[in-house]
Amino acid sequence: MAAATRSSRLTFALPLALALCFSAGASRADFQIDATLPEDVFEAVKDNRFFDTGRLQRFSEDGVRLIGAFDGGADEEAFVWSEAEGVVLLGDFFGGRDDATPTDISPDGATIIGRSWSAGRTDDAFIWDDTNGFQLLDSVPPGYIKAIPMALSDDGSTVVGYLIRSSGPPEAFRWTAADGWQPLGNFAGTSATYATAVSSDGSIVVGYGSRSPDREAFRWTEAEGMVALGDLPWANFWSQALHVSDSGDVFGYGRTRDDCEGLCSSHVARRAVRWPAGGGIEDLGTYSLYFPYAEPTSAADDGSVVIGETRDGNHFLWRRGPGMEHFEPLFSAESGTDAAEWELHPLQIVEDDDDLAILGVGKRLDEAPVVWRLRLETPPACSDGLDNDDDGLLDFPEDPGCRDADWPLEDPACQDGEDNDGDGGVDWDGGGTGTPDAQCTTPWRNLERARRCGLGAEVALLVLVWAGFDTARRRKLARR
Ligand SMILES: [Ca+2]
Ligand SMILES: [Ca+2]
Ligand SMILES: [Ca+2]
Ligand SMILES: [Ca+2]
Repeated sequence: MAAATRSSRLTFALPLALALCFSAGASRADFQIDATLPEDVFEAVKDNRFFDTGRLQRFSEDGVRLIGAFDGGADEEAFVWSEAEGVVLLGDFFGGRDDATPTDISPDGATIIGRSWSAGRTDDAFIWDDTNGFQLLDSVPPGYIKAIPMALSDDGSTVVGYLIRSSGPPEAFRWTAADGWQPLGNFAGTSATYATAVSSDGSIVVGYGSRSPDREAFRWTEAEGMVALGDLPWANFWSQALHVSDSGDVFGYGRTRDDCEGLCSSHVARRAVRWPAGGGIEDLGTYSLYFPYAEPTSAADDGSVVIGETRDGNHFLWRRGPGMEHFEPLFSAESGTDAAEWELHPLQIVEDDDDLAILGVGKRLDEAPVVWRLRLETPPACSDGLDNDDDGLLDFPEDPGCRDADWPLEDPACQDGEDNDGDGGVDWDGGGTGTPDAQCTTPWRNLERARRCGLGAEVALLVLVWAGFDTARRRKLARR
């Protein structure tokens, strides 16, 4: 028995040692089921049908609470669900056939905002929490008759949405407990404006303005007011901002004309876009020439990941660096199931330790609906879309420190501008001014001195593993 154990340790140890020395790649993502979901909750949250935005049916950041609304036919009831508490109905202002729809939930799940309305009455913005229950957010200012709240900042300080006037077009607003309502006006010939999202600290508001027949995305800050963000090249404007990262990158969609690189007849395409904080517009592309529709549903706070829908019922995943990809094949690969067997609803990007994860609800074949989570591995430095070492060169193949796209460093020892081993030689190229280091046979080598990692390291590891095993064996024998 002992001999068999020893043999299995040896066969395991050698590949492990080699892997440690040569840095084998890891899997890209990690799939798990977080909870089973009641069928009626799944039915209520799978369909984002209330507003033309991606901010409904959200999880708290920890994935514990999920908001949605039951459509009872005569009325609509807002709820929050968690596995521990089940369904908690949020209520409404008047009971009976009044409706309530939640629109956002704080990262800790403690606060929910939304709208409550009934026939013959105006909408009221509500705020709900465990302690105070269902409350009016605030009375609307003079000249307005109702407020539609769309998003709550992560710090809980700021609500954004739009105000409806007694006469005249809707107007985007920002609301804080300290300063009350702040109508945000309009821009560049727009009549109506709508705020759809807000940064974590409440300082950046995004949305869109309309001027018949067009629509254009905006970014608002106290310093600059509303700034029009533009659209992809085409005759008319139809862009909408849906998410804003804390750095000011805005995500949404724009409209352009697409000919599928000559493979289809020209048609109008709705494309997911990024408006970088520094200006301009970036088409996030498409994973297939034939899906001319991609609309973001959620973006990471740091702007590095976006998920969204495509018109064929599939989804896209965009990551800074790797770019646009088809989500379903990734889901299939990581879940070990066929995404085609799922009714799959990715809802949200959340933080997951040092990585990011996609949270969604779904139902596979006749199984019970579940809450699923796909943790995304942070991309290696050589394919993360960032100039990690500030040398003006980005990722593989641009940065010479990158051996390939999976390489973990842009500034290995032989490309970091320093004489790491004090032998007078710097890097593979002399670091621009000095003498090259003789041991830097490639720029991506992470050692300026002679390599000691080789068979020696594996042998050392084997000895350690063997020693550990041998000690355990001797302890076991001693106990007899
Ligand atoms: Ca990089
Ligand atoms: Ca670089
Ligand atoms: Ca160096
Ligand atoms: Ca050196």
